[in-house]
Amino acid sequence: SADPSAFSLPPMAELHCHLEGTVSPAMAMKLGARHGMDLQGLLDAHGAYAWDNFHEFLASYDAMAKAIQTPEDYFDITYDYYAAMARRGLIYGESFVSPDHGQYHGLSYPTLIDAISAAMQKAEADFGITARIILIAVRHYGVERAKAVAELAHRHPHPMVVGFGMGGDEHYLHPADFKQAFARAADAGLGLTCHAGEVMGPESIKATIDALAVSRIGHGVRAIEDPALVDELRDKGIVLELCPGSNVALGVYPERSTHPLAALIQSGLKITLNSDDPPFFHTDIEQEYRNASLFESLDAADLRQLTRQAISAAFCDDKTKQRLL
Ligand code: ES4
Ligand code: ZN
Repeated sequence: SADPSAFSLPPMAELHCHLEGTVSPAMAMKLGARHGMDLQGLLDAHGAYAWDNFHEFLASYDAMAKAIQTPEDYFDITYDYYAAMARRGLIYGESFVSPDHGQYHGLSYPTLIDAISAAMQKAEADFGITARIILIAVRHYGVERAKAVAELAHRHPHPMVVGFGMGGDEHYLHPADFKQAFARAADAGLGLTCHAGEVMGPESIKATIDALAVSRIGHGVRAIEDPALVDELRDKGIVLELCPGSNVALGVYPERSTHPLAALIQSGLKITLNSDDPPFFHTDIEQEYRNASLFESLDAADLRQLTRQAISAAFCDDKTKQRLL
């Protein structure tokens, strides 16, 4: 079995992390002060984000995100995250970015993307870390807003924007309702991913892959409950963006030791490790790698293989992948 303290972690990569969800409580207070907002109410007595269930988490996330207002704010949160993670050994990251949140404060799409891209490029220059943007639609904001996000990508192609995805409340609407949005994003040359099989079961994953041409599923962890679905995902080479720490924080599994990561690896599915909304879920990508060595006995070579898997499933161009592999 692998003792995580006995070896240094290999270089890491992650495909599933929400940019607004990387904002630490300290950074949130800094942004709040910058804009004269009191965000203390979002924190518990220990200074951590306070929430009790998935809906409260989404509400807390939205309330915090209201403090991210200007291009400078977006630059700062992006640079802050990638500088910190580069120091931990992250070599590649894709950030979900929600244009809906940016537009709330009147930021135009090109302004938003330029600010985030500039921070990613500075992090690359300073630390050698490579980052890209995946636009994300929020499911419970509805079909029209999802189509509008895809339309922005179509109208304003940008080399740092490489994917389109959808998160939010999985109970709301049906994946088929979002066919047009995903088709428009695919037509813009973007890779496709969609959250499914996290708060809902395998039927939600099945509905997603039947309706939408995704090559990756956000979470997808509950696929393990349906052997036929596992076979289909394996046959189609669909990659799971697993976020074990997030799953435990949200109560999808009662504790890390009961998470089905080992079974998912055994099943032969293509899987990756991810942090989702790190400070909200008391995790980060390094913690996810360490926990996989601790709980699933993955050794340094196994973890390196997960990094390779993430890079081969990444939405960046092939030349970038070759450089990172
Ligand atoms: C999410 Cl839309 C969104 N943002 C952040 N975290 C999420 N989890 C599920 N959907
Ligand atoms: Zn997510």
